Amino acid sequence: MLPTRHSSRVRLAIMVLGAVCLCGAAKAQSAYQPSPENLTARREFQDMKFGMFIHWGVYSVLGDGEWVFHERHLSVDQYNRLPAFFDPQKFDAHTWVSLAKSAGMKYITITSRHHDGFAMFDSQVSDWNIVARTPYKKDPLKMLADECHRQGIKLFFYYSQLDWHNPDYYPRGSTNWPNGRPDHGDWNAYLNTYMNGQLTELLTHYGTIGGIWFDGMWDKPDADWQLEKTYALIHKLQPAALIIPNHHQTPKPGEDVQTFERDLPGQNTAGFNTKYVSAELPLEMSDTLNNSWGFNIGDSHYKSAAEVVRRLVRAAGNNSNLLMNIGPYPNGEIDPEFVSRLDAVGKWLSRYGDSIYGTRGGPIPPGDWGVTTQKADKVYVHVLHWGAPLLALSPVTGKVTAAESLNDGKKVDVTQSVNGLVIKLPPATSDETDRVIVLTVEKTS
Ligand code: JFZ
Repeated sequence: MLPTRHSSRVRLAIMVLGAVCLCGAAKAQSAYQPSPENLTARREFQDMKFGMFIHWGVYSVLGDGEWVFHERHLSVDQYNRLPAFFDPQKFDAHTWVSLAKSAGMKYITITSRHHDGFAMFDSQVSDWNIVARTPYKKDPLKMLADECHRQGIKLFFYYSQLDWHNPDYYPRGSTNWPNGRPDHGDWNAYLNTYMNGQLTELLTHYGTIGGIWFDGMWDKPDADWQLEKTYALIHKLQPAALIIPNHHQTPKPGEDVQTFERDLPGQNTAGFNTKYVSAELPLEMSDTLNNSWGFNIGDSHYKSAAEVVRRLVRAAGNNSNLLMNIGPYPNGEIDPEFVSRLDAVGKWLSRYGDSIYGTRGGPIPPGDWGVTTQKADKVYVHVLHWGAPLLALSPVTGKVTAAESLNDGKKVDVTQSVNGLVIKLPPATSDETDRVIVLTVEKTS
């Protein structure tokens, strides 16, 4: 029948296309040979599991998110008035880094500049920066970098490739609005002098950094971003620095981590993530503690600490890190609603951290019931959503020689057969967000 023949042909075409895409991605990655220190940094990145994302800039003054320049269609001249109001006298690097630490976070990723192009660091490339334009006159990223080094927290810099302010960001992209910039500009100068110049500053003035988290390429998907040049520059300046692009596409040569925005790897509820999940690169997902990235005075949709824990657990079970965002106040303080939640997550991690840090996604596929993580001879069964006393799971390789509850160390009954595992779950306690059962699995080599 015609319709069937037709659809099978379509199916074949899709399969061929898919295969070409996958080969393309694999080939593209194989053309880049990460250095040994880069490979070590990737493993360490995966071990860290939990990071703090910080969106902070002159936009924070208006308390209306980091897109306010665009949302209100302000002109460049109008937006230029904003830095004069940014004076974060209450900013204290020690307080921020200590908060990340007590939340159990192992790294911080902070906006060094967002789409407004405003450098939150001391930049010689342009005076559109915090030292030159604000009454504060200091470089908070330097203070943060020094404090991170002191406290053993890795620091990554978010860097927007999209720029709503620089005239050389031309031709402009999909988020363009008439804001007073001229209708000409030098794209090569934007990339090579401005962007690569600032990246050089970020990679040379702040000691060892974790890497660069890129965002905004999606504004001009067809432009020649000369990525290989920028990526090579970063890897030359700091070979271990990881390049983490939020471009929502299959990884390209030179990239070290695949990151997903507000979605678990492979999911696309946000509508802009790719379903392709790298089997080779470390994975990360970013999310917000309320519904905003930059400080938003009208957003009180805070996730509970339990919800944050569950997202972290689901990320880990999907072999991914979680990068959880907060948007500090323009005065440098962090909203107590964020602080109390992060402290509570830290409390949970101080008890259950073994089942998260240093793990990889476990041998049992994630499901609505929960996920598994693994480390050495342990498989951690995280029961997130299961009301019945018995939990049946698919088989694992190797003999389960012991099983206990991570909460109280009590022995748990597990029966193992060719069909899989049946775990007799301890009853959930009222304050428990995740019942973690630790299985010891004898390797069969
Ligand atoms: C981007 C930024 O625009 C946002 O402000 C924030 O920094 C976040 C972490 O990253 O968010 C995006 C990126 C891409 C799209 C939408 C939001 N997109 O392609 O539609």
